[in-house]
Amino acid sequence: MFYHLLYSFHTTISAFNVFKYITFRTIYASLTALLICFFLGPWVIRKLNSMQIKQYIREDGPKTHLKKAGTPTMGGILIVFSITLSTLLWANLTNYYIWIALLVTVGYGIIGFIDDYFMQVKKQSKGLSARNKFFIQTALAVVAGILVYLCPDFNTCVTIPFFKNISPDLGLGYIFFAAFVIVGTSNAVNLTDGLDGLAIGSVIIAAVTYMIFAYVAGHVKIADYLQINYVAGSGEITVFCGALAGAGLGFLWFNAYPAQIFMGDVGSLSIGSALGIVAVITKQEILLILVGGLFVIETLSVIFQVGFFKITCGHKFFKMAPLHHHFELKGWPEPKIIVRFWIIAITLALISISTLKLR
Ligand code: 57M
Repeated sequence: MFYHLLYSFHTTISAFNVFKYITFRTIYASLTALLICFFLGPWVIRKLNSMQIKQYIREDGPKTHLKKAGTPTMGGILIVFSITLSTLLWANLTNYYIWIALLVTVGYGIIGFIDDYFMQVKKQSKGLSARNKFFIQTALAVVAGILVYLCPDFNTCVTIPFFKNISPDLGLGYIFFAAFVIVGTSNAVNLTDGLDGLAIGSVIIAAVTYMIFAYVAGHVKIADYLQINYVAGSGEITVFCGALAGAGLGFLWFNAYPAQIFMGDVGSLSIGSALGIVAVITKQEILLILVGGLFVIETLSVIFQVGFFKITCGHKFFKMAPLHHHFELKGWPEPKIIVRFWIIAITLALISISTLKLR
């Protein structure tokens, strides 16, 4: 909005020229989202508390979690609100990728909200059934895949990290590939959201990484110099990544150990899907396995645990899956697990950024 309102006056007030720059708008999108979370956070916590929207803690989990009972949840509403408002304020709203990214984030937020609503407000033991949830998630992701596919300058080639000459063209199949990336990331982030600040911290790290990739992919000269897939218009997604990172930081203020609020499915599904659609738009889809390596490890730990359990007729490989529970049951203090997992996420992010040169 600021871009449209203020940049048009740049011939009269030369200072307004600054609104043209993606870098400037990204920084202020981050700060705006952060401040929205920061200032609305205490009010949201009070509101959720007064509405009795409090986390139920499963008794079969690590016993250290029992003291978390009553922590307000569904704080993801604040994350989605601040990402959306900040993006609307700072992005170029004639850019179609911005609208697709917002559609996916808000859409997944609504799916998560419905799930949380049944459990937290209606106090039902289950929200949406796993099958219904997966179906709606897939349908929305396919719609996003079609919208991206229909974008005039978007190509359906997949970037393979480390190999600049291999870029298979999936054609129409790209729609389903994109949908798979979005659904997979959204659920992987959801699985990771089991310790204070773990998921949001790792999402911030991934969002900052993709901020770099979005800028590079949308800049014709830099993309050409680095020989990466150029996607005209994708540079604007840098602003969205900034809003995502800023909202994440603002939420982390309250979600840091010991958490005053949890994000709920409304948060985990939406920010996970946001990362997925960003990976698709920037044409760094496969790289998400590395950028979001922590989410992949957490998901694989669940798949492995379930598989091992079935093959060995009841033996467990991990003390409990996802992996963060395993370390909790080994006696590691929660903050230590969180910080060590963040360190892994940062390491993977740095390796991911190095793929701009290692190819
Ligand atoms: C949601 N939700 C957290 C909070 C958060 C297939 C199976 C592996 C699925 C998995 C599962 O249900 N995962 C998805 C994980 C829950 O957090 C809420 O959920 C939202 C995210 N959707 O925002 O609202 C609990 O996590 C803790 N938490 C924090 N701090 C935070 O900032 O401490 C969350 C956010 C909260 C709180 O305690 O209540 C969750 O873990 O349930 N299921 C599991 O993860 C379960 N694992 C399991 O059953 N493993 C089995 C098999 C199936 C692999 C095994 O290892 O044998 C465990 N989860 C819990 N207890 N809570 C096991 C028992």
